[in-house]
Formats: sequence, structure tokens, C-alpha cells
Amino acid sequence: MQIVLATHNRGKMQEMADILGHLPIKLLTLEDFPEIGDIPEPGDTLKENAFIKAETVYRLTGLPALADDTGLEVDALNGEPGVHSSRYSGENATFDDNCRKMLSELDGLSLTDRTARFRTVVAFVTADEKTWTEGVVEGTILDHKKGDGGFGYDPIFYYPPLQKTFAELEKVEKNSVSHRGKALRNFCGILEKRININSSQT
Ligand code: ITT
Repeated sequence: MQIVLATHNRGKMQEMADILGHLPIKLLTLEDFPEIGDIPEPGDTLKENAFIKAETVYRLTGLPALADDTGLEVDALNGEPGVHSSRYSGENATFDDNCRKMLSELDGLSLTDRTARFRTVVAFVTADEKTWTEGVVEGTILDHKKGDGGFGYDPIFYYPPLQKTFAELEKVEKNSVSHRGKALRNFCGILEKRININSSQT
């Protein structure tokens, strides 16, 4: 079985490949399909956007497609930027632009008022199946950047149980506790059942 990871974000792509690496499937990425450009994400929810990405890639490749849509929900900002996380500081925002805007929006707030969570929805689309799972991790937005691993908002997302930001964690450590790790392990359960059913029918 082959699955296309429907993302242009290299950080995500790497994490998804690491988390799914033990499964007996061949993982392809959008780098194998350079003709597929940016996929618009007009949905109002992570689930809608995850399905838009997975369905688009399934339609264009004819292969099972797995997409991830992720948002950072900050309580002091009423859950924003959420589904708008990638363009938080503007259309062509870099990760650094978005972190800076977040730090400036929360300027002056104490640590206890800076609670937030990452939420990931992964959507999987094949010829005969559409399924999705979710993963959430709770943390706090620091008042400065710390660490140089990961991507996106990782340098400002502090994870209290390990007393580090996500950018200070080893890759394996981040995947073991992250929103994406949780969503994809839930998905692995579904996929393993599917693989077992198919192999018992042959
Ligand atoms: P694709 O749509 O091609 O998958 P994207 O970067 O646009 O890539 P999202 O819309 O899901 O993906 O991401 C929303 C934003 O949240 C984006 O800026 C990401 O870098 C950031 N983000 C996603 N996962 C993250 C993580 O694990 N750690 C830190 N930031 C993350």
C-alpha cells in the first residue's frame, strides 16, 4: 500500500514520516508530485481544511492521501489564530513573523494567562474510505523564543510536563507528546485494522 502525505510543510512531512515509519506502507510526499502546487484552505475548521487537502491530493494522484491541518489555540485570544495559524501575521508570513506577532499580542500577560493548545486533525481519503482523527496538546506561550528545533510556533510553545519548549525537544520526544503524534497514532490504529482485514481476506 502507498500513501501520499498531502503537505507542503517540510517540518510536518518529516514528523509524519517518522511517526508512521513502522507501518508496512510506502510513504510518498508532494515532492514526488511537483505538479501539485499550493492547495487553498478556505474552510472554517481544521477538519474541513484537512479533508480539502486530502481529497485534492487523492483526486490528483489516484492514491490514498493523508493530510494534516493544525492550529494553535490561544485562550487569551479567544482560541485564535486556530485555523488561521499559518497566515496569522499576513499572507506570506514566515514562522518567525507569526511568532513575533503572537509575542506582541500577548505582551504584558502573566504566564498563567498564556495558556494554549495545538490541535491537529488528520484526514485520510481513499477510493472507499474517508476517516479522520484528532490530537491535542496543552501548553503555555512563553514571552520569548527558546530553542532552535522544530518549526512554526515551536520556539514559543512551552510544554510544562517536560519544562521545555517544543523547539528544545528532541524529534522523538516531540512526536511522543505532540498534537500530531497523538492524531497520527490514533490514525495508525485505524490503518492497522484495515491492513489486517485486507490481509485476512487474501
Ligand atoms: P500544509 O497545509 O501544506 O500542510 P501549513 O504549514 O499551511 O502546511 P497548517 O495550515 O496546518 O499547515 O499549519 C498552520 C500553522 O501552524 C503553520 O504556520 C505551521 O507551521 C504551524 N504548525 C503546524 N504544526 C506545528 C507544530 O507541530 N509546531 C509548531 N507549529 C506548527
